[in-house]
Amino acid sequence: MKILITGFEPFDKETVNPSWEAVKRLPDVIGGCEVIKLRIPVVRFEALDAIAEKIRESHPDIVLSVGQAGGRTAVTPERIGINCDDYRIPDNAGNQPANEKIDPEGPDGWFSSLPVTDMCEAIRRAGVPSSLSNSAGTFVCNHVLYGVRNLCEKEFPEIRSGFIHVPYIPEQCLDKNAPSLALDDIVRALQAAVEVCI
Ligand code: PCA
Repeated sequence: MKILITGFEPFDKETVNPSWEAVKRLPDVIGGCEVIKLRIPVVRFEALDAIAEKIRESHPDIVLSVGQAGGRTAVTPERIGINCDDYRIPDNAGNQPANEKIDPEGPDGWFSSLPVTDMCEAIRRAGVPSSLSNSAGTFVCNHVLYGVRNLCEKEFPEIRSGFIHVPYIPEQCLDKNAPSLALDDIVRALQAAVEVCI
């Protein structure tokens, strides 16, 4: 069994992105499952293209994407991705779509096909705060959650996929009044979530 786990490059004037920092620290095997790690750009369409290319190359059973949600206090599996790109800030290539569809032919939303409530429970059992999120926003993370599911429904129906948002890490919050979670805790949370998925 193989799981592809993606994390993002930094964006919005940050120098790190806790999603990639945590993903790259995960073990290469979790519960007998091979872990393939991929760093993806915070760029409309390019993020999804990178994942699609890796899916075609490595044929994973599960695709789990991870992103930063600055301001959140817990590790939050996402329930649903919506067919909407409405960017509050430009992405790393300067794209800033307003109220556009991700796939003009696609459905309004795709639910994560990962066991999101079990993932929350597993993360809490690992001693890390977690709650289920009902909105991944309308920026690149939602684009990836919706887009990967949309791709898999069409081309790879056997692949399950979903998304987890993680808080800032402390080094990002030295100059802002915002909550953060230690990187080790985020890594432990992701590992617990992966275990329950496999
Ligand atoms: N978070 C952004 C995009 C990249 C990331 O790490 C988001 O929540 O959409």
